[in-house]
Amino acid sequence: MAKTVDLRSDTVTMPSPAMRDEMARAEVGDDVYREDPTVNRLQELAAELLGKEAGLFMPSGTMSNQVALKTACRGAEAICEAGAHTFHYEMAAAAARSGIQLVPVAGERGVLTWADIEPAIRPVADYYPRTGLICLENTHNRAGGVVFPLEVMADVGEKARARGIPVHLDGARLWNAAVATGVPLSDYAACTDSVSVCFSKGLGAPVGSCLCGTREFVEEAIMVRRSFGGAMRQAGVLAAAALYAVEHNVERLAEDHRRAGALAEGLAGMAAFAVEPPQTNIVMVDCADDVVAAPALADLLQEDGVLVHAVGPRRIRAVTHLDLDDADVERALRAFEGAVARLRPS
Ligand code: TLP
Repeated sequence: MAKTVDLRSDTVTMPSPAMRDEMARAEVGDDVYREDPTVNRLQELAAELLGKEAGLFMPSGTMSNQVALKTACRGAEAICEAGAHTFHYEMAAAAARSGIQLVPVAGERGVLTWADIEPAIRPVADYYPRTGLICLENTHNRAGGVVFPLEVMADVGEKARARGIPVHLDGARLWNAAVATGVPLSDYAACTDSVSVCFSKGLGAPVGSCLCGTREFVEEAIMVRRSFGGAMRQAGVLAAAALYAVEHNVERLAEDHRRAGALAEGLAGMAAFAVEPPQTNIVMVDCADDVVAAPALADLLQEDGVLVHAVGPRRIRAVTHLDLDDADVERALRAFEGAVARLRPS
């Protein structure tokens, strides 16, 4: 049987034999006592790459964001972009776990400028909740892997600082932004107080994220992580996979971006679809009106061994990653063609 081409997410990759070897050989200890040398090494490396004082290994990007929100938010409201992962996919955890009301503000393709943010900041008054945090996302998932421009981040960071409002960056795919633009991770991270990065997206590790910030922030985040049930023991087996991912799988993200470009180009050539050229590894495909809804298209593609996500009634998301090659992209294109032909018999 032909291999399934799985474009649902870059989270679907399998740990390679070399990565598994590193995991098997990892030196470990009890991380609650801060005695796991591999976890410690990963946290130091992440902090160094992001130019922050300290890092904290987390089981997931969701927990990393939520721990950041609870640790950083010095008020009742946190401003985020209307399409933010934190708003759409984290189970209202900011409200449920931390008593934080998210204030979604629509940006242009996921990018929030200070002009977008400022009107949402509450004036100080007895009858208003206080704005305690601003959250940014780079790259932006729901906008289609859009890179948040460095100069816009820097402007937001500077103006937020002047207002005494901390800024958190959901950098689940910050490595994709860095590879696409050549801007070092630390330049992006310098614009915000805390940053969460994921090893389990494009970098191909099975598990793990890291939350970075000042030492003081991370000390507090350790307590919050534990209160969320995220303190781990011999987590070095997982950190070893993340270390391997950072050491071997960053530069190759450029291949994912190239393949996303090829996929988008092929789809844009089909009358049934409108596709923006992707900036990184996420392709958003909008179906024309006379094609059936995106979920039905996704079902037909699945019958042909190609998996995608219908993220809206007419929108499909396809994500490239390290378990795909050029032939898989070609196969996906043929499957889209076949599905359209079945939906619109001439
Ligand atoms: N996103 C997943 C789904 O939850 C949508 C995906 O397949 O893209 N921030 C961003 C920007 C993300 O895209 C994700 C994962 C997370 C945080 C959460 O990471 P995990 O899944 O490790 O909790």
